[in-house]
Amino acid sequence: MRIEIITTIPQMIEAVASESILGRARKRGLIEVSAVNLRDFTSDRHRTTDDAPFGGGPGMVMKPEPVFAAVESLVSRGAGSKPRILLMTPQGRRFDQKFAEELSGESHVIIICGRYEGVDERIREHLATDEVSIGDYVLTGGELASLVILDAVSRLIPGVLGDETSPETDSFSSGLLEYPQYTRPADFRGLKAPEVLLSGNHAEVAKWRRVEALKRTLQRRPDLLESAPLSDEDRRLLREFETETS
Ligand code: 6GU
Repeated sequence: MRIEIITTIPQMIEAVASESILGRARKRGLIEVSAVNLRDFTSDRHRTTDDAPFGGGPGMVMKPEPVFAAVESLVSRGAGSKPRILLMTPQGRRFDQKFAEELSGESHVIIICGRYEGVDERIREHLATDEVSIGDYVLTGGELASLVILDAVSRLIPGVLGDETSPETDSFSSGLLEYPQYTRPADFRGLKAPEVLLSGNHAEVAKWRRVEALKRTLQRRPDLLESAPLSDEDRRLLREFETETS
């Protein structure tokens, strides 16, 4: 999968995409990430990417010409593939695990980092295929948001996490929050790990984990239970917790 991020701050993208799991995935050729400098697609001496809004008012607006030129250049190099073109903006569709899964099936994704004051409307209407927000708060620009997308999508690509970890057991993929985890020592300053996890009884461990995941989801994110795939036994347990706590 090829992911190209158009930004005036390419160092910010490079700094994250070169480290740890993403850095390794790139070296191994599992993902191709490029930080594309928007200023390379300007044609004036000052390499201008933004300008004052027509009609007046505060802030600056991203100019259309460099963004169109950058995207068109990347699309033409893409050898006929039709890329998804994401515009990062707090006004976009809220990014979630389902959206990450959808994007992980694409072969080419171009991400335009908007600045928060705004981008020329013609970019939204005639260039972007999707407008994406990562949540209900405002960032200074789309760079951090684009990195969130890059990270969440990359880890779903086969091989990126290594063979032993599968994203299928994630919170949100299972539709539930994760069960609590413990490691050595079994007794830390008198705080004990649950006996059942030390028992070696795999069936009992699996049952305990399911119960804890259900309890935690009911307490913290009951909204998730509406769409989580639940067995009859899960539903019975949930009714039991609900009567215990009321
Ligand atoms: Cl995509 N951009 C900005 N500037 N702020 C955000 C965002 C994006 N998503 C949430 N807040």
